[in-house]
Amino acid sequence: MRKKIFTMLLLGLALLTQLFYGKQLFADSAEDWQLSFQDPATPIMEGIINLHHDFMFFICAISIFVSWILVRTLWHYHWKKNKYPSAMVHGTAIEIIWTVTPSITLLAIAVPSFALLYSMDEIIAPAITIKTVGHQWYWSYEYSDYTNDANDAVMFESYMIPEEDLTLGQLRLLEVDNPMVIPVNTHVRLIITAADVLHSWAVPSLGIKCDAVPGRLNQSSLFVKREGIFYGQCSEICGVNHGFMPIVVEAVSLPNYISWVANKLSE
Ligand SMILES: *[C@@H]1O[C@H](CO)[C@@H](O)[C@H](O)[C@H]1NC(C)=O
Ligand SMILES: [Cu+2]
Repeated sequence: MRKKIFTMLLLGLALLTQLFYGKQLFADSAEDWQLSFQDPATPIMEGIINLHHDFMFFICAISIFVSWILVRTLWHYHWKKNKYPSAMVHGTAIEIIWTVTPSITLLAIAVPSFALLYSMDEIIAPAITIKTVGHQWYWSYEYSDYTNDANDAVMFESYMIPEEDLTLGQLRLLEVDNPMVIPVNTHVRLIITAADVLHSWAVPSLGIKCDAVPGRLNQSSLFVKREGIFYGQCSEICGVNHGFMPIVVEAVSLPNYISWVANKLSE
């Protein structure tokens, strides 16, 4: 009997594992009823998710503690139970405790938070620089590292594919005609700006959200660890078609990237 239960348990566990880890699928775009993050593809996004989990510990501990104190106070100090209130007005020990404990807690969340924030500003010897320009209402990309014989750089526009032109399996309001292509495991520098009004270039799986400001250059760095197609959206309200200028980043192997660049140059 016991052996049977054990076997059943093992089988169930195997089934669950298969369900959750069996298919090597990543969520690089929003999913129905999604509550948490999309899957990370850069060290920065991994850092953001870990920081979130770190904070969650403090959030849970503090919420439980505060609720417990509140319920206990309401229960024990109800006027029916506690007819004659205490005349105590201060207590040095408890005041020191409720000052020092929050200070230490704040410090414990500030240190990893600032470490991550400043690591985002770090640009590590980029191999490629891509200029991203926000327009009403599409993105355009310039790869000025490469030029052809006519001295033209790789430069193209990236428009959303309208609903009526979608093919089966394509994502509504997220697919574009010309995605931004980058090689994996390469340090990329992004220069982000806008041509008309404020836009924001944001891709959740890559951990990037960078304001695009007309007349200014914003800088961000990118290091994608796995091949894939990453979806994002303009994240600064920029006019009527703000919701129709998605971002697609295609991370490919270095040889594929090189042939893509060669193709773009000969266009
Ligand atoms: C981009 O530029 C704007 C304005 O100059 C600034 O407020 C913002 O913090 C910059 N960086 C990012 C990551 O958006
Ligand atoms: Cu917008």
